[in-house]
Amino acid sequence: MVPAQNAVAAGAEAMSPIFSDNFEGGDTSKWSRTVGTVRADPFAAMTGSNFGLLVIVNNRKSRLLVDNSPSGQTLYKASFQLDINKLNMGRNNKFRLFKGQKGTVLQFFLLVRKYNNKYWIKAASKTSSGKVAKTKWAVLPNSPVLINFEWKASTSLSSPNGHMKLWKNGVLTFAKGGISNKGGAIKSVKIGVVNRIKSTFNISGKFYIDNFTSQGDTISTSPAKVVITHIRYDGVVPIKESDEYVVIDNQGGSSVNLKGWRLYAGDPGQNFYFPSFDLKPGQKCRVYTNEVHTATCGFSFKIDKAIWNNGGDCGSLFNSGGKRVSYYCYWVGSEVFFMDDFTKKTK
Ligand SMILES: [Ca+2]
Ligand SMILES: [Ca+2]
Ligand SMILES: [Ca+2]
Repeated sequence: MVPAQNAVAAGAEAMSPIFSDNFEGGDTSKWSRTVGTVRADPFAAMTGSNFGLLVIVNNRKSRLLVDNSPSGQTLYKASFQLDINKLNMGRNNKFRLFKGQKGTVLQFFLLVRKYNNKYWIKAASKTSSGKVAKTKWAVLPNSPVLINFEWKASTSLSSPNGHMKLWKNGVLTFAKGGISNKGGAIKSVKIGVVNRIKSTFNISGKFYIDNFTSQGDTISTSPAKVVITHIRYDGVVPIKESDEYVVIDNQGGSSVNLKGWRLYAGDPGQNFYFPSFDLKPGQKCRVYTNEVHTATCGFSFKIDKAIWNNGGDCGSLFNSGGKRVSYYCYWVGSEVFFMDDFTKKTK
């Protein structure tokens, strides 16, 4: 029986593309940073393509590409082709080929070694106790190989359900579960020779990488989308209707500061200029005609008369750039409301 802490959850989890480069652009400009002797080169091209990544090892320094686009992935998967067979390595010499970090904190790495005249690869993950969990060594074929690597952070310290999986040419080679790495998340990855080579090792020559792709579980959040969703045009307060109000709602996935935004009640002088205020995703605020209610953000036109015509009127919301982002009209007789983009919506 497999101990529970070593089990890896079965089933595919939903993932979204993060970054890819097949190097066919002939350079490394898609990457966040290029360090040392790495470049797109025809000699490194794989599977009938024109360019791949050439890594030239001529001293102990690290040489690598950096991708800073993962936005804190607790599940991260990378895929790339590797041809390491032209690299000279002494017996049992090793180097780190790939690593993932959260800020400057190492989360995982792939290690390559030469042993018994063959090249080998293994995966490693930092754990919450400061130790490193590793898979066994997997022997690499003496031809280009497709590597897939998946890393998952654990959901808590008491449930060590983080894992690593390593595939060679599409075949799952190692799956190591039982990893407690709570708090881990991937914000940047490096590929190439990602650390300085140990002084006792003799490693020189070149190797090739192509068709890098990555996926993660954290989809980048949608931008803020602030719209007028309701106008309470008929106040209870007689004549002045100070209790009229407009509801604005952030229906997007990000916060937005409303400083410089303007709500217009359809007639000259009927403007409300928003103060600095972070409207969070899903948050609704009211803008009263002449009352202040802090529970609903406390916004008020401070106009001493009714501004929303009971027969029909239009509200417009402008962002800080002066662009109208929401338009809401009502005609009471027809009970038809005109919403954003002038689409009709029956009340
Ligand atoms: Ca290519
Ligand atoms: Ca008005
Ligand atoms: Ca009114």
